[in-house]
Amino acid sequence: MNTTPQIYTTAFAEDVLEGLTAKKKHLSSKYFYDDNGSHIFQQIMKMPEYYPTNCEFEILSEQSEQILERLEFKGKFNIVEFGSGDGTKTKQLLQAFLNKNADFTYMPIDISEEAILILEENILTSLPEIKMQSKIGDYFEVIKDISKENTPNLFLFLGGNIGNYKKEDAFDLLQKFASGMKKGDKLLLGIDLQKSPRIIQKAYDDPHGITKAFNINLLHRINRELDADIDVSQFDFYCHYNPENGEVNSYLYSLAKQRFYSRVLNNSFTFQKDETIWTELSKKYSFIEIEELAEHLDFKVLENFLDSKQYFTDSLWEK
Ligand code: AVJ
Repeated sequence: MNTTPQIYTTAFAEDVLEGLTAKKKHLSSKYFYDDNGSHIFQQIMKMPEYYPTNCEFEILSEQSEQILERLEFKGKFNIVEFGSGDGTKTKQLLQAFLNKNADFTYMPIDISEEAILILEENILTSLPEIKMQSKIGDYFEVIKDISKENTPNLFLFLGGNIGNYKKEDAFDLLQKFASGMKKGDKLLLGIDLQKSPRIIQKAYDDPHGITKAFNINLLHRINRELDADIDVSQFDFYCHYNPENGEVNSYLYSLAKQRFYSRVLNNSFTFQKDETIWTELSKKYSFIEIEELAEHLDFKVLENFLDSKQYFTDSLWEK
């Protein structure tokens, strides 16, 4: 039997240790999406208060033909997608493109083979005639390969995931996408817009407690994966939209002075009463900020495709 203490080799373990020993505690929202968290996110998307999914679905169902025209691709092209999810929204765009006899190959990229298999099943069942070449692997490895070809590309980064990145991180991520793009390549970027603060507040601080459960799941995940003994009933959820900077910031906070122990991390963590753990940034953009971001990255904004309420944009950029 191996009796040496387990060393924390996973990124999750390392990040939890770093985040919960920091002066201001934090955990990354990317860890929301284990199996359980992905399931809770599905429920978030079904809530009437959570508008982004419906808005983007509307844009892609109703305006994909116009998006296709704006691309001005003459021959065949690739559609390269980052973070496709189950493909429900993308399917609207792909369907419209096929109806117009566009000659394209759909290339979703995901690090998880499981996710790709579910996506393939979903896409191919509804669109059996599509040319699909899934790529399993790291985004940037795959981008390098794709950029070697001469075929024009449309990159998709939908769902408003860019909102989870701080300004510099959003810039770095898009810069990496850009590094794989040729002149004339396009990027369709889903971005949630600034709007009535009450509407935004309600989408995140929902009355059903689903977003709370989504956050609390991070603590369950620590208990499960890092063999910890967090009393999750002693934490609550708080989030706040600041209309001055467009940021929703979300937190867990401790209802009591308490501690927990993780066997995997071989460490105890203490919390003061009301001490917070920052869990998520969900940034809402103004049109001016979108222009500035694009310009800074050397892109041209061709058009903002909006839903009828003008809550969300699929912003089409050209390299
Ligand atoms: C998946 C990042 C787009 O920020 O709106 C939903 C995640 N967080 N409710 C978002 C989320 C709380 C979501 N994104």
